[in-house]
Amino acid sequence: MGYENILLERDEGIAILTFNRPKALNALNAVTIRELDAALDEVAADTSIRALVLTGAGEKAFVAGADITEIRALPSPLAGVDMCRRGQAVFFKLEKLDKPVIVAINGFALGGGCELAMAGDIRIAADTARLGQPEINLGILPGYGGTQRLPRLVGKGAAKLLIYTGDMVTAAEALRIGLVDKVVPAAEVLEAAKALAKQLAGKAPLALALCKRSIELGVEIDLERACAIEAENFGVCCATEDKAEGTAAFVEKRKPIFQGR
Ligand code: CO8
Repeated sequence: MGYENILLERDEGIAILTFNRPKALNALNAVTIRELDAALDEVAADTSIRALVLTGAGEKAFVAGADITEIRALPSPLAGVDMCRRGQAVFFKLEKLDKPVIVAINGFALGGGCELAMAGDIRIAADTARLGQPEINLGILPGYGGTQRLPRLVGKGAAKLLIYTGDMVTAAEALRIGLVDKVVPAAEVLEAAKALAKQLAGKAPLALALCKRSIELGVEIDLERACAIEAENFGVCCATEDKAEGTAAFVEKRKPIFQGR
Protein backbone atom coordinates (compact mmCIF):
# COMPACT_ATOMS: atom_id res chain seq x y z
CA MET A 1 0.00 0.00 0.00
CA GLY A 2 1.11 3.60 -0.62
CA TYR A 3 1.95 5.99 2.20
CA GLU A 4 2.34 9.76 2.38
CA ASN A 5 4.96 10.15 5.11
CA ILE A 6 6.76 6.83 5.15
CA LEU A 7 8.47 4.59 2.62
CA LEU A 8 8.33 0.82 3.02
CA GLU A 9 10.80 -1.14 0.92
CA ARG A 10 11.72 -4.82 0.86
CA ASP A 11 15.24 -6.12 0.36
CA GLU A 12 16.35 -9.77 0.66
CA GLY A 13 14.17 -10.88 3.56
CA ILE A 14 14.13 -7.54 5.38
CA ALA A 15 11.97 -4.41 5.22
CA ILE A 16 13.24 -0.85 5.49
CA LEU A 17 10.76 1.69 6.85
CA THR A 18 11.89 5.28 6.27
CA PHE A 19 10.19 8.22 7.97
CA ASN A 20 9.92 10.56 5.04
CA ARG A 21 8.90 14.06 5.98
CA PRO A 22 12.25 15.84 5.73
CA LYS A 23 10.80 19.36 5.61
CA ALA A 24 9.76 18.84 9.25
CA LEU A 25 12.82 16.72 10.13
CA ASN A 26 10.54 13.66 9.88
CA ALA A 27 8.46 14.77 12.88
CA LEU A 28 5.66 12.37 13.73
CA ASN A 29 2.30 13.91 12.91
CA ALA A 30 -1.02 12.09 13.19
CA VAL A 31 -0.81 10.85 9.60
CA THR A 32 2.65 9.38 10.18
CA ILE A 33 1.53 7.60 13.35
CA ARG A 34 -1.45 6.10 11.47
CA GLU A 35 0.80 5.05 8.61
CA LEU A 36 3.34 3.49 10.96
CA ASP A 37 0.49 1.51 12.50
CA ALA A 38 -0.62 0.23 9.08
CA ALA A 39 2.94 -0.49 7.94
CA LEU A 40 3.59 -2.57 11.06
CA ASP A 41 0.51 -4.67 10.25
CA GLU A 42 1.85 -5.10 6.72
CA VAL A 43 5.29 -6.17 8.00
CA ALA A 44 3.78 -8.52 10.61
CA ALA A 45 1.60 -10.25 8.01
CA ASP A 46 4.36 -10.73 5.41
CA THR A 47 6.22 -13.95 6.22
CA SER A 48 8.90 -13.10 3.66
CA ILE A 49 10.00 -10.21 5.93
CA ARG A 50 12.13 -11.49 8.79
CA ALA A 51 13.56 -8.26 10.18
CA LEU A 52 12.72 -4.58 10.05
CA VAL A 53 14.98 -1.52 9.80
CA LEU A 54 13.72 1.93 10.80
CA THR A 55 15.43 5.07 9.58
CA GLY A 56 14.79 8.70 8.64
CA ALA A 57 14.94 10.39 5.25
CA GLY A 58 17.74 12.89 4.64
CA GLU A 59 21.01 13.29 6.46
CA LYS A 60 19.85 15.52 9.27
CA ALA A 61 17.24 13.67 11.25
CA PHE A 62 15.98 10.27 12.20
CA VAL A 63 12.84 11.76 13.76
CA ALA A 64 12.88 15.17 15.51
CA GLY A 65 9.93 14.34 17.72
CA ALA A 66 6.18 14.49 17.68
CA ASP A 67 4.88 17.31 15.52
CA ILE A 68 5.01 20.38 17.75
CA THR A 69 2.39 22.24 15.67
CA GLU A 70 -0.10 19.45 16.46
CA ILE A 71 0.79 19.53 20.16
CA ARG A 72 0.36 23.30 20.14
CA ALA A 73 -3.12 22.94 18.62
CA LEU A 74 -4.38 20.41 21.15
CA PRO A 75 -7.76 21.75 22.27
CA SER A 76 -7.97 20.18 25.73
CA PRO A 77 -6.13 18.06 28.31
CA LEU A 78 -8.13 15.00 27.27
CA ALA A 79 -7.14 15.50 23.66
CA GLY A 80 -3.54 15.42 24.92
CA VAL A 81 -4.21 12.14 26.72
CA ASP A 82 -5.75 10.68 23.55
CA MET A 83 -2.80 11.78 21.41
CA CYS A 84 -0.41 10.09 23.85
CA ARG A 85 -2.46 6.92 23.93
CA ARG A 86 -2.65 6.64 20.15
CA GLY A 87 1.12 6.96 19.77
CA GLN A 88 1.83 4.68 22.72
CA ALA A 89 -0.40 1.95 21.24
CA VAL A 90 1.54 2.03 17.98
CA PHE A 91 4.89 1.98 19.80
CA PHE A 92 3.70 -1.06 21.78
CA LYS A 93 2.81 -2.71 18.47
CA LEU A 94 6.37 -2.03 17.31
CA GLU A 95 7.86 -3.36 20.54
CA LYS A 96 5.73 -6.50 20.30
CA LEU A 97 6.39 -7.16 16.61
CA ASP A 98 7.53 -10.79 16.37
CA LYS A 99 10.50 -9.76 14.22
CA PRO A 100 13.68 -7.96 15.21
CA VAL A 101 13.63 -4.19 14.71
CA ILE A 102 16.95 -2.43 14.08
CA VAL A 103 16.86 1.35 14.35
CA ALA A 104 19.33 3.27 12.18
CA ILE A 105 19.57 6.63 13.95
CA ASN A 106 20.91 8.75 11.11
CA GLY A 107 20.58 12.14 12.82
CA PHE A 108 18.40 13.85 15.44
CA ALA A 109 16.34 11.41 17.52
CA LEU A 110 14.48 13.77 19.82
CA GLY A 111 11.36 13.53 21.94
CA GLY A 112 8.99 11.13 20.19
CA GLY A 113 11.87 10.18 17.88
CA CYS A 114 14.01 9.00 20.78
CA GLU A 115 10.95 7.24 22.23
CA LEU A 116 10.34 5.55 18.88
CA ALA A 117 13.96 4.36 18.75
CA MET A 118 13.64 2.94 22.27
CA ALA A 119 10.65 0.82 21.22
CA GLY A 120 12.88 -0.94 18.67
CA ASP A 121 15.18 -3.83 19.59
CA ILE A 122 18.66 -2.60 18.69
CA ARG A 123 19.81 0.98 18.06
CA ILE A 124 22.73 1.80 15.75
CA ALA A 125 23.59 5.51 15.69
CA ALA A 126 25.51 7.63 13.22
CA ASP A 127 28.46 9.29 14.94
CA THR A 128 26.81 12.62 14.09
CA ALA A 129 23.45 11.74 15.70
CA ARG A 130 22.04 13.67 18.65
CA LEU A 131 19.52 12.16 21.03
CA GLY A 132 17.38 13.59 23.77
CA GLN A 133 14.03 14.22 25.38
CA PRO A 134 13.63 18.00 25.00
CA GLU A 135 9.92 18.09 25.93
CA ILE A 136 10.63 19.95 29.17
CA ASN A 137 11.63 22.95 27.02
CA LEU A 138 8.10 22.95 25.55
CA GLY A 139 6.43 22.79 28.96
CA ILE A 140 5.40 19.16 28.51
CA LEU A 141 6.76 15.71 29.29
CA PRO A 142 7.69 12.76 27.09
CA GLY A 143 4.34 11.18 26.18
CA TYR A 144 5.23 8.27 23.93
CA GLY A 145 6.69 6.10 26.69
CA GLY A 146 9.89 8.07 27.33
CA THR A 147 9.45 8.45 31.08
CA GLN A 148 9.22 4.65 31.30
CA ARG A 149 11.42 3.15 28.57
CA LEU A 150 14.33 5.56 29.13
CA PRO A 151 14.90 4.70 32.83
CA ARG A 152 14.44 1.01 32.04
CA LEU A 153 17.15 1.32 29.39
CA VAL A 154 19.72 3.64 31.01
CA GLY A 155 18.77 3.69 34.70
CA LYS A 156 16.88 6.30 36.68
CA GLY A 157 19.68 8.81 37.19
CA ALA A 158 20.76 9.07 33.55
CA ALA A 159 17.10 9.17 32.45
CA LYS A 160 16.26 11.97 34.87
CA LEU A 161 19.28 13.95 33.73
CA LEU A 162 18.08 13.76 30.12
CA ILE A 163 14.38 14.33 30.85
CA TYR A 164 14.80 17.11 33.42
CA THR A 165 17.39 19.12 31.46
CA GLY A 166 16.06 18.42 27.97
CA ASP A 167 19.69 18.47 26.82
CA MET A 168 20.75 16.48 23.78
CA VAL A 169 23.58 13.94 24.02
CA THR A 170 26.05 12.91 21.35
CA ALA A 171 26.00 9.42 19.87
CA ALA A 172 29.15 8.62 21.88
CA GLU A 173 27.48 9.64 25.14
CA ALA A 174 24.33 7.72 24.17
CA LEU A 175 26.51 4.64 23.70
CA ARG A 176 28.18 5.17 27.06
CA ILE A 177 24.86 5.29 28.94
CA GLY A 178 23.32 2.41 26.96
CA LEU A 179 20.79 4.43 25.00
CA VAL A 180 22.26 3.10 21.75
CA ASP A 181 24.05 -0.17 21.15
CA LYS A 182 26.56 0.78 18.47
CA VAL A 183 27.97 3.92 16.85
CA VAL A 184 29.26 3.94 13.26
CA PRO A 185 30.37 6.64 10.80
CA ALA A 186 27.31 8.50 9.52
CA ALA A 187 27.76 7.32 5.94
CA GLU A 188 27.59 3.69 7.08
CA VAL A 189 24.65 3.73 9.49
CA LEU A 190 21.95 2.43 7.16
CA GLU A 191 24.20 -0.23 5.66
CA ALA A 192 25.23 -1.37 9.16
CA ALA A 193 21.58 -1.66 10.20
CA LYS A 194 20.67 -3.52 7.01
CA ALA A 195 23.61 -5.90 7.40
CA LEU A 196 22.56 -6.75 10.95
CA ALA A 197 18.91 -7.14 9.88
CA LYS A 198 19.97 -9.51 7.08
CA GLN A 199 22.11 -11.50 9.50
CA LEU A 200 19.09 -11.86 11.81
CA ALA A 201 16.83 -12.70 8.86
CA GLY A 202 18.90 -15.87 8.45
CA LYS A 203 18.18 -17.03 12.00
CA ALA A 204 15.28 -19.27 13.01
CA PRO A 205 12.33 -16.81 12.95
CA LEU A 206 10.19 -18.59 15.55
CA ALA A 207 13.10 -18.91 17.97
CA LEU A 208 13.94 -15.27 17.43
CA ALA A 209 10.34 -14.20 18.06
CA LEU A 210 10.31 -16.27 21.26
CA CYS A 211 13.64 -14.76 22.38
CA LYS A 212 12.05 -11.34 21.92
CA ARG A 213 8.84 -12.26 23.75
CA SER A 214 10.82 -13.84 26.62
CA ILE A 215 12.96 -10.72 27.06
CA GLU A 216 10.13 -8.19 26.68
CA LEU A 217 7.78 -10.02 29.04
CA GLY A 218 10.44 -11.25 31.42
CA VAL A 219 12.20 -7.99 32.24
CA GLU A 220 8.96 -6.58 33.64
CA ILE A 221 8.34 -9.37 36.17
CA ASP A 222 10.19 -11.31 38.87
CA LEU A 223 13.08 -13.57 37.85
CA GLU A 224 11.46 -16.88 38.75
CA ARG A 225 8.28 -16.25 36.77
CA ALA A 226 10.34 -14.79 33.95
CA CYS A 227 12.46 -17.94 33.78
CA ALA A 228 9.25 -20.01 33.75
CA ILE A 229 8.18 -18.07 30.64
CA GLU A 230 11.59 -18.76 29.13
CA ALA A 231 11.17 -22.49 29.79
CA GLU A 232 7.69 -22.53 28.20
CA ASN A 233 9.01 -20.73 25.13
CA PHE A 234 11.93 -23.16 24.97
CA GLY A 235 9.37 -25.97 24.95
CA VAL A 236 7.50 -24.33 22.07
CA CYS A 237 10.75 -24.16 20.10
CA CYS A 238 11.23 -27.88 20.65
CA ALA A 239 8.09 -28.50 18.59
CA THR A 240 9.43 -26.65 15.52
CA GLU A 241 10.97 -27.98 12.32
CA ASP A 242 13.60 -25.26 12.72
CA LYS A 243 14.84 -26.86 15.95
CA ALA A 244 15.13 -30.22 14.18
CA GLU A 245 16.95 -28.50 11.28
CA GLY A 246 19.28 -26.44 13.49
CA THR A 247 20.39 -29.34 15.66
CA ALA A 248 20.68 -31.72 12.66
CA ALA A 249 22.77 -29.18 10.74
CA PHE A 250 25.14 -28.88 13.70
CA VAL A 251 25.66 -32.64 13.88
CA GLU A 252 26.01 -32.89 10.08
CA LYS A 253 28.47 -29.96 10.07
CA ARG A 254 26.49 -27.87 7.58
CA LYS A 255 24.74 -24.49 7.58
CA PRO A 256 21.10 -24.71 8.74
CA ILE A 257 18.27 -23.47 6.53
CA PHE A 258 15.42 -22.22 8.67
CA GLN A 259 11.89 -22.15 7.23
CA GLY A 260 10.06 -20.53 10.14
CA ARG A 261 8.06 -23.68 10.85
N1 CO8 B 1 7.68 19.30 15.00
C1 CO8 B 1 7.35 20.07 13.94
N2 CO8 B 1 8.25 20.63 13.14
C2 CO8 B 1 9.54 20.42 13.40
C3 CO8 B 1 9.96 19.63 14.49
C4 CO8 B 1 8.97 19.02 15.31
N3 CO8 B 1 9.27 18.21 16.34
N4 CO8 B 1 11.31 19.61 14.51
C5 CO8 B 1 11.73 20.37 13.47
N5 CO8 B 1 10.66 20.85 12.80
C6 CO8 B 1 10.67 21.73 11.61
C7 CO8 B 1 11.07 23.14 11.96
O1 CO8 B 1 9.96 23.86 12.45
C8 CO8 B 1 11.56 23.66 10.63
O2 CO8 B 1 10.45 23.96 9.83
P1 CO8 B 1 10.46 25.31 8.92
O3 CO8 B 1 11.61 25.11 7.97
O4 CO8 B 1 9.13 25.30 8.27
O5 CO8 B 1 10.70 26.44 9.88
C9 CO8 B 1 12.22 22.41 10.01
O6 CO8 B 1 11.69 21.28 10.72
C10 CO8 B 1 13.73 22.39 10.17
O7 CO8 B 1 14.01 22.56 11.56
P2 CO8 B 1 14.96 23.75 12.11
O8 CO8 B 1 14.98 24.90 11.18
O9 CO8 B 1 14.57 24.01 13.52
O10 CO8 B 1 16.38 23.01 12.04
P3 CO8 B 1 17.66 23.34 12.95
O11 CO8 B 1 18.79 22.62 12.30
O12 CO8 B 1 17.80 24.79 13.19
O13 CO8 B 1 17.34 22.63 14.37
C11 CO8 B 1 16.53 20.89 15.78
C12 CO8 B 1 17.18 21.25 14.44
C13 CO8 B 1 17.48 21.21 16.93
C14 CO8 B 1 16.23 19.40 15.77
C15 CO8 B 1 15.22 21.72 15.93
O14 CO8 B 1 14.44 21.54 14.75
C16 CO8 B 1 14.38 21.31 17.10
O15 CO8 B 1 14.69 21.68 18.22
N6 CO8 B 1 13.25 20.59 16.85
C17 CO8 B 1 12.32 20.25 17.86
C18 CO8 B 1 12.84 19.12 18.71
C19 CO8 B 1 11.86 18.81 19.83
O16 CO8 B 1 11.58 19.61 20.68
N7 CO8 B 1 11.30 17.56 19.79
C20 CO8 B 1 10.35 17.14 20.77
C21 CO8 B 1 8.98 17.42 20.29
S1 CO8 B 1 7.73 17.08 21.50
C22 CO8 B 1 7.61 15.41 21.48
O17 CO8 B 1 8.27 14.73 20.74
C23 CO8 B 1 6.65 14.83 22.44
C24 CO8 B 1 6.48 13.32 22.23
C25 CO8 B 1 5.30 12.82 22.99
C26 CO8 B 1 4.03 13.39 22.42
C27 CO8 B 1 2.86 12.84 23.12
C28 CO8 B 1 1.54 13.28 22.48
C29 CO8 B 1 1.00 14.58 23.03
